[in-house]
Amino acid sequence: MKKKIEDYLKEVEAFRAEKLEQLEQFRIEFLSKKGKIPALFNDFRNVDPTDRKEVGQLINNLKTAVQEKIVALKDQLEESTQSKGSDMDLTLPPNVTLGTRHPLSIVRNEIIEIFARIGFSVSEGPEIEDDFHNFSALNFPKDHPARDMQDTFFIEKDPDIALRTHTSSVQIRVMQSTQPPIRTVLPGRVFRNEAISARAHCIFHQVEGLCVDTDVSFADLKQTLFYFAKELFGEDTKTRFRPSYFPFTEPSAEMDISCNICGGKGCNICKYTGWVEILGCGMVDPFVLDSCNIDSKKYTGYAFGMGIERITMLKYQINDLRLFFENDLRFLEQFKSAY
Ligand code: 2NM
Repeated sequence: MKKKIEDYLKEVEAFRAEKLEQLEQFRIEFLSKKGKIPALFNDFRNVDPTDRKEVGQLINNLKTAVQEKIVALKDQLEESTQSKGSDMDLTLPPNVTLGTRHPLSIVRNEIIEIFARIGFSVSEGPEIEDDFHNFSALNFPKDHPARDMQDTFFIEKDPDIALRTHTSSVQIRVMQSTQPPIRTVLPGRVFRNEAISARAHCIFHQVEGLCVDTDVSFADLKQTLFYFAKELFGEDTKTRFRPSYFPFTEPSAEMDISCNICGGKGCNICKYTGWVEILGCGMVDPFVLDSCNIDSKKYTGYAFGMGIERITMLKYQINDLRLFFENDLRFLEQFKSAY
């Protein structure tokens, strides 16, 4: 028996492992219930009583040796697998695919940036609005078609609450909470109950703008929007104003830019007119200022609003608005931008 224990001890001392699996095999061989050491303890019952003290000690020494061997080899193996990591070339660029910004976000950020350069701040507000902010304060008559279920998404059972149909509702909130001077742009998602097509969607995006101060005139409005059109579409862009109508502005106008696709020669985007509409604008109706407790005898203001989808389609020559909402990577990956 002593010989057997000595042989085991030699075996343990000589043992080497290259893999954790081999070490585990070694542990099972000696320490598991049916392993060599429990077997020795089993045979121990038959040992002559005079030898018991010595043999018992030898078995215990062997057990300790096995345990220490396992701990030592385990440390060694784990260390060497970790140091294998140094094979990695840390100078290589990271192998990750970067996402791209959505074209609507690129254009929205660019619009905000252009107005920021001439002193406009950015304001945001709620997408769920009450009748006052979305319609009444903006001078929409009670029987205006926009107030109809057909055009506006109302919250069920409460005709006072709806999804905002324009970000003008945020302009009302800004004017209620701030006395002039006000110069701000208002980007956001808006909702209209429309059938989805290549040109319309029930969810779309706007940037509106508002400037209120003493002596703000239509000339200020025109010059600001001239600057904006040239910054966004290029120095050669021409602009023209056509009279229009909105409940919240008087006078009101729409601004066209020279068609950036055919350069004004005529194509199917500009319907052979050489011009494309990009926004609506006007002088804020004194009724709207007074609704927000801004003194319309002391202050005047201009406002404008544009659809980001429409501007993006013109800028990138995209012919179907549904592409913006489909998340097709073949479409989205074509847009790389600093914004
Ligand atoms: C547009 C066109 C023209 C506009 C006006 C106002 C407010 F609140 F100041 F009266 N907010 N937005 C406005 C004016 C919006 O979008 C086509």
